[in-house]
Amino acid sequence: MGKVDRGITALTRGAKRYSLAALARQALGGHMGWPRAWRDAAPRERYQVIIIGGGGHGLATAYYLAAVHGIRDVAVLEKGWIGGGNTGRNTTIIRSNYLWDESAALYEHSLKLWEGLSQDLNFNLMFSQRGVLTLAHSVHELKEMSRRVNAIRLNGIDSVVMTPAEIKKLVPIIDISPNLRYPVMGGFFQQRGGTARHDAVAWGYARAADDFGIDIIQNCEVTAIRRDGDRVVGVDTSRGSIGADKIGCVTSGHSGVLAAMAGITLPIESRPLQALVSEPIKPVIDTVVMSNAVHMYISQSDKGELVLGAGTDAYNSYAQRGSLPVIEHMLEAAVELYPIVSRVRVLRTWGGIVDTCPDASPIISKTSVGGLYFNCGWGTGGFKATPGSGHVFADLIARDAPNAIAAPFALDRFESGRLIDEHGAAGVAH
Ligand code: FAD
Ligand code: PYC
Repeated sequence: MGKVDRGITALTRGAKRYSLAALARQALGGHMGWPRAWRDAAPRERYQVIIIGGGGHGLATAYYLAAVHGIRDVAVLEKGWIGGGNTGRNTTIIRSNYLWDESAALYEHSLKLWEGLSQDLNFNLMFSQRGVLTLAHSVHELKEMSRRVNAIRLNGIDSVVMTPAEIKKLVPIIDISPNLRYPVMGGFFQQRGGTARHDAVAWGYARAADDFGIDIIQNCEVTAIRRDGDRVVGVDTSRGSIGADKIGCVTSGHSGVLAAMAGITLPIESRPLQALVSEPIKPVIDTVVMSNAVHMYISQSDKGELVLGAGTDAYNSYAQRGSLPVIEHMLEAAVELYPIVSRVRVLRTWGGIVDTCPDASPIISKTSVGGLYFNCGWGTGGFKATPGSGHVFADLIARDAPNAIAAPFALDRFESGRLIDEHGAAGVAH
């Protein structure tokens, strides 16, 4: 049994269970006796490990620190509410069809964890392997896709090229007529890809981490990272100073801000990325379709909303909202490719701040400051990596050394030039 399996068994033993009678009593009694899923912890004076950022990646890291490495003296500090950053703002596409070996290893590790995660956490994450299709709109794109599919399959990951006719069968609402502005020339499909309920991921990890005694502290903004010489010793927060031997920063779009607090610079730019949902309608599409060339993608949530995503705004910003031109461009493309979209109303639009590295790959790394680690740079595509990222980052923090999956994503790649250029696979080009 591997370390992760042992942790998971321990968690399942400790998980809260309810009898049917107790469930019925709660349902009829307005849930008045329903226990909190995690404690409302107050900060202690010090911890062995502090994780800054209560998104999916930070919470997963805390969970695996306890489940795999037995490190329970851990606090997760979140400036707002857990999952309120990109974790709760993303469009939940999960896949592992990346080009380079290093990325394939990382994202496939994650996908394998997703496949058992609801059971491991004893929490329904609504993980649905409904498949992810990426369209080609030019001969060049189609040829490039065929090469990509070969590379993906050589890494043992499922991927097939599809013809327009096969795509029409899979996605009846798509227009494949050849005179479109964005004609559908083909695509590639990963059946094991799909979606999950984003905030359930945060809640599931939070509850499981709390079961191990980890403190999840919301409304606690880190305002300074304290150093003694070349080592971290703690943080200042809106709820006082807290000491720590080790600090993991998992703050996505604000990673540059946190790095500056420790006196280091990261090769990261932060930009808004937008998405929207329609009013709920009956089921019309049961897979995920992405179209990188036109920066639009579509799926349907279990509530019936069409989930539509766009590309990043063209400017750097920390504001969690975007601009109308990006949405207009995306909706124009959506209506052309899926004419029924012209008949539905937009229910809600929003933006998140994505943190992007020059090679469109993440940073999972030690830093020049002892005891300080960064996990960031996931850009537009980190939701799918949540379990794998947390798992390898916990390993890095526990052992102070990267394992084989994490090592290529260290900061030193920006000095050595061993970049992992995933612009083509990043889904939403960034
Ligand atoms: P977050 O969830 O953002 O968590 C970071 C946390 O740090 C935040 O909660 C924030 O409040 C907290 N924080 C920041 N500063 C401080 C501080 N000083 N003190 C304390 N806490 C702090 N990825 C996919 O794989 N598939 C998709 O379909 C997809 N779609 C996307 C669509 C949109 C519109 C957006 C915005 C992103 C999308 N992504 C997608 C990307 C994905 O959402 C992110 O890569 C991923 O969620 C990052 O998770 P995280 O836990 O690192 O960050
Ligand atoms: O990384 O697959 C992805 C993605 C899709 C939409 C946003 N990111």
